[in-house]
Amino acid sequence: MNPGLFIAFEGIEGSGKSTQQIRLAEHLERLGHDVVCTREPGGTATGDRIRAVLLDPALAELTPTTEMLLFAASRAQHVRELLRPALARGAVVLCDRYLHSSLAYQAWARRLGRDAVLAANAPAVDGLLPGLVLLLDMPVQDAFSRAAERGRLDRIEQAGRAFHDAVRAGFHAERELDPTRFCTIDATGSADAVFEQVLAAVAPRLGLVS
Ligand code: Z5A
Repeated sequence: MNPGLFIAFEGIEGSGKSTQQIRLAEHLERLGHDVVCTREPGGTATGDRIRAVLLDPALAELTPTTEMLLFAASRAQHVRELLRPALARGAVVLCDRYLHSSLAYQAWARRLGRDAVLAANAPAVDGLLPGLVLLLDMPVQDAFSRAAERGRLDRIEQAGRAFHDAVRAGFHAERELDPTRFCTIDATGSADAVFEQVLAAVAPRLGLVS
């Protein structure tokens, strides 16, 4: 059996990850691929319960360490219940956020540090890293104006502009540390223009003819 391909969509809030994930899934399914679309936090029933706690605006007292451990707990369940079985049967797994979100948000923006976040996540990911990280990159202000159209903000969205600038810088730092895993996508253009770049990044990994 072919090993599957694990692709993570990363980037700041409102950068178009979900939009591009859906487009890519539809495209690959039309070509006959077995595609699994999932997200973090969440992706399993247990993960969805953890997600509800993490994003609840009423839980303002959640500490950065608690937050980091809850993201890792959701990931531990996700890896074992969904990601590894899907990859083992040869599926293309498209995941909206994974470990690099914990590095950008908790290690860099919440300032817990890479060592702490990697240590907390080691048993969760159990060695499973994406073959490709698509970093949808754009200025925070532009992404916020897209997201603002959706109304009420969750707990992490409420963290403010400086926090989200630090998240973007965190993603850039992670890309410098692991350049072959990352592919930067200019997320400022139209959804069609962004999808062209996504497809160009994915095509060689799946042997697609463009
Ligand atoms: N988090 C963390 O801290 N640590 C972790 O380890 C993990 C996550 C895994 C999850 O929130 C939160 O958890 C997130 C990070 C943190 N918090 N923040 N901030 P989520 O899953 O609810 O939300 P999100 O991942 O941040 O995604 P999002 O808000 O849904 O944004 P998106 O998926 O990147 O964008 P979108 O939904 O595709 O598009 C946003 C809007 O823009 C929408 O109206 C689209 O129609 C529109 N759009 C999309 N593309 C375009 C283009 N190209 N042009 C114009 N308009 C567009």
